Amino acid sequence: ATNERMRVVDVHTHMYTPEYIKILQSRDKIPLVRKFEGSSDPRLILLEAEVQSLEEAEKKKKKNAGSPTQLPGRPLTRHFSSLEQKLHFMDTHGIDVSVISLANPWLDFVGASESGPIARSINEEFNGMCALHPGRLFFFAVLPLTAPVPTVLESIAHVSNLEYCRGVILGTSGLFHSEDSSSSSSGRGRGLDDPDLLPIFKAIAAVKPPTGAAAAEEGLLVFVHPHYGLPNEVWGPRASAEYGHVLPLALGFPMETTIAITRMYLAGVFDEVPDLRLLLAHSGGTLPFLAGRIDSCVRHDGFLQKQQTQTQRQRRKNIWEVLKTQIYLDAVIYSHVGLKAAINASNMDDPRGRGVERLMFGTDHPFFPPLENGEGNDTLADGQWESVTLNMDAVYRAGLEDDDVQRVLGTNASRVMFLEK
Ligand code: 5CU
Repeated sequence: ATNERMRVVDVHTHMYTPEYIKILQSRDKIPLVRKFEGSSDPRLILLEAEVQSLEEAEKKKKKNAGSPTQLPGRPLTRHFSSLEQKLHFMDTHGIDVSVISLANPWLDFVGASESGPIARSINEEFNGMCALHPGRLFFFAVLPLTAPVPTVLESIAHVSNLEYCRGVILGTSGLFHSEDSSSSSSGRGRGLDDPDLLPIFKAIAAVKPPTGAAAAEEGLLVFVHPHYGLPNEVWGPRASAEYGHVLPLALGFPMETTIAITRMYLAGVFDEVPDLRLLLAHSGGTLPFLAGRIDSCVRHDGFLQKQQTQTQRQRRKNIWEVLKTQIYLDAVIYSHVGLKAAINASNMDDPRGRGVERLMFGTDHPFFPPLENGEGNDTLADGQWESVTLNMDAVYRAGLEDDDVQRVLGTNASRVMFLEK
């Protein structure tokens, strides 16, 4: 197959709006943006695993001791916030349509009273950007999860009326309860299995499709994306100084997603909200590979079985059924080996299954830019990105018929999110 006639939709592509970057610049805890000697771009520091190098660089800066040995985080290039750059990237890689989303950690760190208005203005900013390029850009909205539930519901109502909104992006934290903040050192929410999220999931699943769309399914698609990974101790004492971001990004992110979705599954969220549809980042973390084990552990857990009522047991879908009916996976896995597992995850019990109809191409732009001497730079980032080529090649090497290649590259996303505007 060649991609000459293929229509390509990128469902995993992020931006930080100028307003959001200003917030990051004003902060003294992660996530934040800081300037350091030795880097022409300011640094974007997002992850817990980057705190040690941030502290060392800050110490050096205070002592006026020159450039830090290890620059913390990643360069905040114009790729993170420039719409022009997003379109340039799309054109360079033959991407026809992008469904853009705010990158992690969204509004997880914003105070309860501010997050509602900030979500509103960021979502309007995204809608405005999409309106400048009708048909080429759509977006996943951000929700103010640190605010009380009624504010989150208002936000869902607001974004469901924005012309270019096609879903919402959610981290794995879930709602942040004010009564938790003093006891929880991480300040994180209670996760996606929090019963208080049910009205929110129900509201998301009930949003009507855009007028005129030939919709098979209602509801906004929920793009679930990781940020927190696993606790730093898991990576061992050498990680921060020697292994860069590899462990948190390659392993922490996918495990976080896998755990979050398994918790939702165990809590019965998919039974309770059967119309809820999720798009999981990074091909579902390790969910396609581990679904059999999850299923077996559920079948063999006496405690779980005793604890559930007869009705809950009867109603519970097995994890394969959930994968086949309520979960879509992005194709951001960088290898045809993982991609085939992602396709097979929803072919279970049916060798002619249509798992290939549940996968959607993505790039993760502006993360994973090409590097030169260990650093990204704007000039290099203007060209072809190897991270994109790897994801594109994975689709072509998965042994699919041309029609199915086209499905993964664009048709699935267009069908599910009504992108034919
Ligand atoms: O490089 C990274 O840290 C990231 C990140 O934070 N978010 C993401 O989507 N991809 C890579």
